[in-house]
Amino acid sequence: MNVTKQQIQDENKKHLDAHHNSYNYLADSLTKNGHNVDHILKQLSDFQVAIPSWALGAGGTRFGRFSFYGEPSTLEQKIDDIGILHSLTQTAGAVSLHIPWDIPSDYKAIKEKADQLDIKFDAVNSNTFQDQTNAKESYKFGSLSNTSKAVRDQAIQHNLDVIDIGNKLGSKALTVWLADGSSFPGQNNFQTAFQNTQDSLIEIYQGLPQDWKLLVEYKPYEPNFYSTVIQDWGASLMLANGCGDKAYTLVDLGHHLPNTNIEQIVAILQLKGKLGGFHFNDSKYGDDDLTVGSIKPYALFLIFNELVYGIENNPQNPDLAWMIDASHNIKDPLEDLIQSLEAIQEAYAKAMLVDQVALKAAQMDNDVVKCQELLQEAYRTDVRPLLAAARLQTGGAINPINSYRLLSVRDQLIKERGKNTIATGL
Ligand code: PSV
Ligand code: MN
Repeated sequence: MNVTKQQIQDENKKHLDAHHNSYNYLADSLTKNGHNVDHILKQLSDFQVAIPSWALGAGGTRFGRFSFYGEPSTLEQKIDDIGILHSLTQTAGAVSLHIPWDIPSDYKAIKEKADQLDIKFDAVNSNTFQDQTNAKESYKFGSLSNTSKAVRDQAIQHNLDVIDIGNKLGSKALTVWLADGSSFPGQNNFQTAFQNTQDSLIEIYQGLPQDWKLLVEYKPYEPNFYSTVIQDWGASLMLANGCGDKAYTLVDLGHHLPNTNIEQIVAILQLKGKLGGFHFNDSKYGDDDLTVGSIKPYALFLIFNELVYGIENNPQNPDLAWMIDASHNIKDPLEDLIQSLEAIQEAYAKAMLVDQVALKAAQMDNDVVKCQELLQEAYRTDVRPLLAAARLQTGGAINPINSYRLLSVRDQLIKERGKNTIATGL
């Protein structure tokens, strides 16, 4: 199924007056305070976030998984779902595939479908954390870091195959996330594991097309519980530097120990021109994969404040790959993704309201109170009318969640696909 522009417009009509009232009030007061509202709207419209193909079905924990009816079971259906998200939000104009879950059977047809829905192919993800049927070697004790050369070679070849697949679709980046590590002290030689990983990544890097990036993701623990080979941004940055100019660090919000100052990590990586991509989610305890902005919206705003500063001031850092990386255990995945897109745009819009010139001046004066006031002035602004206005300009919904529900999208999907479908994913 798809959601048509007409359906969205009909729904919008009921809310247009209320929207205009709140938008005009906000736009006026922002303009009086020196903000360029048209520029903010343009930035919001241009900001597109990739949807990972594995997040369109119900996620599970190691204790169980509760299916969500009408899940997409093919790549075509996954792209259809992203098309629905994009029609409503105008922010989900990209998909991030995970190989081997999403190997297209007909590349031309998949590309055409994505084109029709205005969806680009963002970074492709390799998977060396699971054994595939008929695989010769096992990743039980690691992949790129494994003590066995045969296992490492298999994992390297898989990554090269993923690049090939992505290349046929128009992707321009490979994201590598490794589950490699150890669960017990003494199990691994840290130095050997790290060196093997570096050497393997270099081989993959050598197979990267000229205009591609290699994004190296880090995570402190899980599935291994004692050590992870690429545990933090320092390890990721060292590996990226060891590969070359086209290799970057990728920050996943959930991959930090509690209370880590993620905004500082983001700022320093941008300064060094080495921040390559971003995975959005939220967490209270660890890699909880909850909806971004649902637990720590202020931290998300502070991160965006650094991103906005970096985008303005760090031409040495390339454009970033933005992706949602959450797991939808109990919510309808599409509703959860709509909430995520809204939270991301909200944090971005608020960050654009920070008066950077005044902040710099207050920092120079060591006026700590003023610095906080300036950040919180922006954070406390209700920017939702700006988000709605940006969506409206390109045919999106004033209120995407409401429209999704009123159009009974999930019921339609269940009618088309049945109840017992299962999407591949994490
Ligand atoms: C596992 O933690 C994970 O969620 C990583 O964040 C990756 O980005 C993703 O899986 C897909 O490999
Ligand atoms: Mn991730």
